[in-house]
Amino acid sequence: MTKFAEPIWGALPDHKGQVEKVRQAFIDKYGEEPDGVWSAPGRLNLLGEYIDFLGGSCMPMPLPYRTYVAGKIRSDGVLRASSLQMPGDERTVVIGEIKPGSLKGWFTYVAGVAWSMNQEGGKDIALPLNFGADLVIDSRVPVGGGLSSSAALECSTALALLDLSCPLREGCSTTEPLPSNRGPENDELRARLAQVCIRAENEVAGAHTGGLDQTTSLRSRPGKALVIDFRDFSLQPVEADLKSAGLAFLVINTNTPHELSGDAFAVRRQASELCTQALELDFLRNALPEDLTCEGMNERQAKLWRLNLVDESTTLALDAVERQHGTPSFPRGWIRHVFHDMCLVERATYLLKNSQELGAGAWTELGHLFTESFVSMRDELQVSREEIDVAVSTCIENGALGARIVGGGFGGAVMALVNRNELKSTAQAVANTYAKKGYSDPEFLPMVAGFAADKDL
Ligand code: GAF
Repeated sequence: MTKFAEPIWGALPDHKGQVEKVRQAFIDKYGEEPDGVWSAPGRLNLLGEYIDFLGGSCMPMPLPYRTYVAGKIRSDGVLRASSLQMPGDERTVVIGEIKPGSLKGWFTYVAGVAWSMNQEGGKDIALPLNFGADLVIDSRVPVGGGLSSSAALECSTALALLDLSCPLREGCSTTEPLPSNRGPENDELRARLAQVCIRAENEVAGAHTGGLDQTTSLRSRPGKALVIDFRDFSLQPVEADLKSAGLAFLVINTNTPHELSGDAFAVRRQASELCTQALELDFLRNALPEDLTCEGMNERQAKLWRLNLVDESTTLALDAVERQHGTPSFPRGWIRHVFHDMCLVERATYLLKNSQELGAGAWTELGHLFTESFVSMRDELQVSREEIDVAVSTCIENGALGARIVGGGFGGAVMALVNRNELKSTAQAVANTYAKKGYSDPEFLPMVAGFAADKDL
């Protein structure tokens, strides 16, 4: 007999309510108003995994789920922070004494940003001497869900520290728009701030991740997906008008652990970087032709062309490694995956940009690209797990156009492209299957595109 399970739906956060909540939490803790509240989103990566650090293009979308930081300036060089998700775990550090390796847990991401701002920020980002801050943090980004909760924490902290330090910073005017101002004129500053956050994550938190999450969190355009070319971090916003197409994203937090600061992520990154070096390239992306859109080809032709190209490029890369270092000690599939995903993102960009002319076929093919990417992550890159595989296959068996794991893998979130009117029934099917198999309950997260990090108050 089929076991029936009520799907657990998360609620879309009420942004204003969240800002007020963290402001009030700050007042409750410190007995005074914060100087401001800042927030930054997590991201749903539609396509392109493990390729940001290789100069590939990725296609993320900002989530409506954000991390909120209420803060007040101090002038004694001390950084003090607490999080509503970590009651009783208040942390304090002297900013000038922060060192990689000296911190533990969630606070690494907060203090790491302060450290990194001082390492490479330049005058308009480095924190003034004696600058300190009190922070209260509240996050609505599911932690460990592959939805970039770390970047949301880093980026909201970075904006908060940047604005809070303005009164102590030479040439910074608190009457002009603050440094965090979200106009396109500030994109260059935000791009630098993203680099600061990436460095904090790599060097202080010890997670050897690329720049996908921080770039999305700081530089997204409201309501849009982004295509980011990681050779130069240039971006183009793209419209993913699912609603007009009668479609929606079903986002499932499988509540299985996803952790990137261990070795599994780093060894895959190192393997592909070894190929880049062996081919004497700046970016592994440059081993492929410049144009990967397969414009004018139908789905079948594009797929055949892609698979051929991926095989040839993988052979070239592994032969180059072999000549220099002997037989590669990593699986061929790790490299096949990265070439494959590089191709998929550029085909998907072409489909989205031309969805009007291409009609329903564009969406059908997009769904197939999602699933192709998933199969590659499962079989080639080997970063899936049973619960993820089951969520993906259940979505597809129940009519989804495509489904895939999101982010670095090993656990976390799954997304599916589904007909709008089948959103609930697909969620029900996944909840039932999980209950039958005795897995932890999944959570279904309503999805609309969010907006970049911002000052909210
Ligand atoms: C994580 C990393 F932080 C990103 O840089 C990216 O590599 C992603 O995994 C995989 O695509 O989110």
